[in-house]
Amino acid sequence: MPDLLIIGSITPEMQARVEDRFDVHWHGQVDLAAVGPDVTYVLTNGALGLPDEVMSACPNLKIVSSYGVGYDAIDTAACVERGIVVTHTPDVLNAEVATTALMLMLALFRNLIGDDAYVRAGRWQTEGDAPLTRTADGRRIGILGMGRIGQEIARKLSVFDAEIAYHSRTPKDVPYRYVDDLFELARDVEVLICITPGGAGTHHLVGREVLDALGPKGMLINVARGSVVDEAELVWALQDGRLGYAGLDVFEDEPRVPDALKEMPNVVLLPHAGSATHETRAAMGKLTVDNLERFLDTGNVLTPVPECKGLL
Ligand code: NAP
Ligand code: 8YV
Repeated sequence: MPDLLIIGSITPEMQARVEDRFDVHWHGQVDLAAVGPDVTYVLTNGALGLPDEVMSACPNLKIVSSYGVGYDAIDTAACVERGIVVTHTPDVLNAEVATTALMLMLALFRNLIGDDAYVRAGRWQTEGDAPLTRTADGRRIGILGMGRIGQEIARKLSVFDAEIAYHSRTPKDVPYRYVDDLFELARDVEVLICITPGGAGTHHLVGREVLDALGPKGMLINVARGSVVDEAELVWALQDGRLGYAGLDVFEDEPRVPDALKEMPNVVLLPHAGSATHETRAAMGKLTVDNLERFLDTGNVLTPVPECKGLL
């Protein structure tokens, strides 16, 4: 059986399947220098990607199957140069990540976390009704990144009668208003939802200018990658009251989250849990292992990243 190196944790179902077809090694538990030359298959995830040490210790690597759709932690140019096929898990998580974006937005408009704390602390009984909150219906919402997940966010938002506009580098065939300048989009909307890939091309796309354009009543939701938002500027904007609210699933230095954010009542934080349900992780896990098995059986894969299509 071919040697498979696993980076990060996987579900028991994934483990049972790979152990059936591969000689499995766990990154961090094996001597990479000894086992590396035998490794032809790698299973990793979007957060851990393909560390340089693995790249150089595994000269015979043929395929990297990533348990996630975003692959900014994998140097695809280096992989293509070495003929290594990279796969990922598009589409199967669209609905879940879209729900996560809406959940953050709804929690902020309706003060879900604050009101829950109000009840638990007995304040309803002692102080009476909690202060009124703000409706999530009929809002002007901007989506940064109108790809697979962005489109699902827009679809789900229609239930809330949202007026949707979006920005990406090129317009898409969607029934929403395209704005070719991110600053203008931020100025026009009440909520900006980020759902682009991470990496150099989107690094700090949302900085001081964009945050200030959103303004004191504006809300930023980030379910993309921490690197898309300038986190220091975000903290300052919230502290100064130049930005109203933030709902964040992703951070620049995960799992570290700035203490300042943890203290703010107008911020909701999640531990990069956008796709983290049993059902969606099962679908992602299945596709991750399907790609490995397909490659083993046929030399082809189901969902290569676009950069690697030419290798197949
Ligand atoms: P996708 O289908 O490739 O869509 C990406 C969108 O971003 C496209 O509309 C693209 O349009 C746009 N974009 C790319 N670079 C841009 C730039 N520099 N400026 C403006 N727009 C840009 O990807 P997807 O499947 O929707 O996934 C998007 C990302 O979500 C993933 O890469 C990952 O980082 C993140 N994600 C997060 C979680 C989570 O747990 N929080 C889960 C899944 C995915 P153009 O190419 O025309 O610009
Ligand atoms: C995963 C994600 O949590 O798919 C992505 O891009 O960010 C999430 O679904 C991540 O890949 C870590 O496994």
